[in-house]
Amino acid sequence: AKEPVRVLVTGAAGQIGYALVPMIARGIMLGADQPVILHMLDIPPAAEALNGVKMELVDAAFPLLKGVVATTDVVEACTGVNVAVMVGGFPRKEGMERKDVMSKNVSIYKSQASALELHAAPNCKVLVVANPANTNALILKEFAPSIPAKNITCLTRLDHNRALGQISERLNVQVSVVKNVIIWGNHSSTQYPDVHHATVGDKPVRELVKDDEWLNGEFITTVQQRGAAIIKARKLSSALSAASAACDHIRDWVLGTPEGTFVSMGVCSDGSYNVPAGVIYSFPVTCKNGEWTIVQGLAIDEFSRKKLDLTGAELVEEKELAYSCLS
Ligand code: NAX
Repeated sequence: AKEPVRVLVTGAAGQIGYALVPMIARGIMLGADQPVILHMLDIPPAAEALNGVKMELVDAAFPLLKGVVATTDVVEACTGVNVAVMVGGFPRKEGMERKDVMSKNVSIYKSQASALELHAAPNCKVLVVANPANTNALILKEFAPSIPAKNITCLTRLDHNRALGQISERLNVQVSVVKNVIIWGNHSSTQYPDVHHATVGDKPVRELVKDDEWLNGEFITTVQQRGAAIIKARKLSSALSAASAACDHIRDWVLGTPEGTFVSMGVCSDGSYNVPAGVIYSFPVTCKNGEWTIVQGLAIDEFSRKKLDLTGAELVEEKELAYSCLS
């Protein structure tokens, strides 16, 4: 039998955490033959609720779940983890300035970076979900310099999956036959959902949709604004779809992407596609042997170029804002 993999979920008493931990314990993230030990971290005001989640995990009697650590101690939570899914963070509350939210999250991600660096298993893979996801991941990378930069990523797979969903609805085809959409840039409303290279079967999506006005307009804004639409409908932000996307992200990263398929991941930019280097930017990637590689050589037209640049500029600005919170 395989050795258990230790998976950390921070913010585990929250909404996404509640949807995510049973998926991990059922093998959806790492495979149906992979035992797991869950490490769940939250803050002291949520300790009782966190313990309730632990009780439910016990009650669910998951065969793959070999242990649960539920704690408010960051060091205990990070010790020996092979995968870290960072969902905990400080939410934006009404009337709060962007800088205030940034400042709270910068300090959380700075201290959690140090704990991971000192106590996680070597080669730990990190996925940041909490917003501002790209910039939280950047701070984590900067303050955990001994963790390889390629091990630190952020979630844009939810946006990617939303784009697949919109194309599937529009063409009235199964979502499983739609592939190779791309989310470029920031997990924010400047993200660019791009279908120039997307296909259904062996046909380009653009040829099938035959409506550039929709693809260049409403499709993009629907994906960009989907989070807000869910909040309006549910009075709560996306949780099951976010949890599912986090599982997709880690599964593809660890187990590999299918031949000919790429997915979107927020990764440290090396300047590919003339994107600013050093920020955490969402790119199309393929994964093999536990490593992602940015898909190279895709044609970028003038329309796309502007959108790649706009979201890149926002990430540079967020980086500056984050640094101004540090000093
Ligand atoms: P919740 O407020 O339900 O849960 C967050 C949890 O984090 C709470 O239990 C809180 O106590 C905990 N927490 C706060 N500070 C912490 C710290 N320092 N260490 C550990 N835990 C801490 O939010 P939820 O709906 O679960 O969303 C979590 C995060 O995901 C938010 O930042 C949200 O904006 C972000 N999202 C990101 C998405 C993405 O695609 N990247 C999509 C969904 C989601 O909006």
